Amino acid sequence: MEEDLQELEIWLRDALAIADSVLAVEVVRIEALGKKGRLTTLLKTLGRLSPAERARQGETLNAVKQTVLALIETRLAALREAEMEVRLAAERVDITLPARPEPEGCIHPVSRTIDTVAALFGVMGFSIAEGPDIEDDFHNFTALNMPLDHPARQMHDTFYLPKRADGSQFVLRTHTSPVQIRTMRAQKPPIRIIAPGRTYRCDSDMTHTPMFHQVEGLVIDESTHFGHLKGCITEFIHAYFESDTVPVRFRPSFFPFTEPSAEVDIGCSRRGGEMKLGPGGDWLEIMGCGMVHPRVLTACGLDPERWQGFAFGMGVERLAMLKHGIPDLRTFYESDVRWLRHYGFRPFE
Ligand code: 2NL
Repeated sequence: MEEDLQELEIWLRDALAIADSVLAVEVVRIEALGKKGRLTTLLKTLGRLSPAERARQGETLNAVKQTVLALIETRLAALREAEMEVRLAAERVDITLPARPEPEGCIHPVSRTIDTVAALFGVMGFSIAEGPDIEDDFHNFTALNMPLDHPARQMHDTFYLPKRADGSQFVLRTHTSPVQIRTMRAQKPPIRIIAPGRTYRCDSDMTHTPMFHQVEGLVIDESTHFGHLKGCITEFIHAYFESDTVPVRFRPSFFPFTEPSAEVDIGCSRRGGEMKLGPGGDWLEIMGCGMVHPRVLTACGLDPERWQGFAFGMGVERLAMLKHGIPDLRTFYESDVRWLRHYGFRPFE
């Protein structure tokens, strides 16, 4: 019996040492402790012994059984640990890899430009006014000193909506001026607003899209004069182009709704085929402006003897093109995401 037990232990240690998987250890366990296992067989021989002998041998065998179980458990633990090591190595995550970029939207240059312009005028005390894209004839034309037979109406390339039963006809607003007309008729001066938004003209070529954006501005008070207009616009241009040295020039012009009227140019240089903002002898037109025409004030219920003010208007796409070097107006509305990723702006920047 002693010898059997010694041999059993030697065999067990060898067998476990070469058992290289949980399954192989299970095979060894069955060979030792299974129904016909080596230790089981030895335990069965106890029945043939005398009670005294059985007690002694039983104790020894039980101790051996505990040893066998412990050896198996130790081997299993080692194998499980090794298996875990292999798994950890295989599933290792390289945390030094840069994260895959999340798909991220960006802000269209038109929106960004409107936001910037609104912020700059906001500092000067202007608030934002909005109105409908579909306007009636009065707000889009008549109140702006453009009666039915006025030639400027033809120049506006208006989109007309179908005539209604009462003969009236609505239009897609050709400028955001109607927003200012509505404000003057609804609100008592002093007024200081800008009106950004979509405008529509039936015109489409290299430099025109049927829908485009404008920002107009309006100031009405008791003693507003042309000097305020010049100061306000010059301040805006220097802030928008982030340069106090870009020249600003007011050139006499004509609009039906302002008198006197002016076009605003900024200085640039076009030497070597490249356009650069700043003093250079060349000029670029960027907006129109003037003192609000007394007839416009009257149409809005304001007494021109008491109230006066200035107004201005500019194209948003043009402002964006000049500041960010976007060469082609039509690309704004081609909805090419590659264009947007190139010229768009990250949020929170
Ligand atoms: C341009 C010129 C301008 C205005 C817009 C305006 C509005 C009212 C009364 C008087 Cl309610 N004037 N707006 C005045 C002068 C010029 O825009 O070239 N825009 C792109």
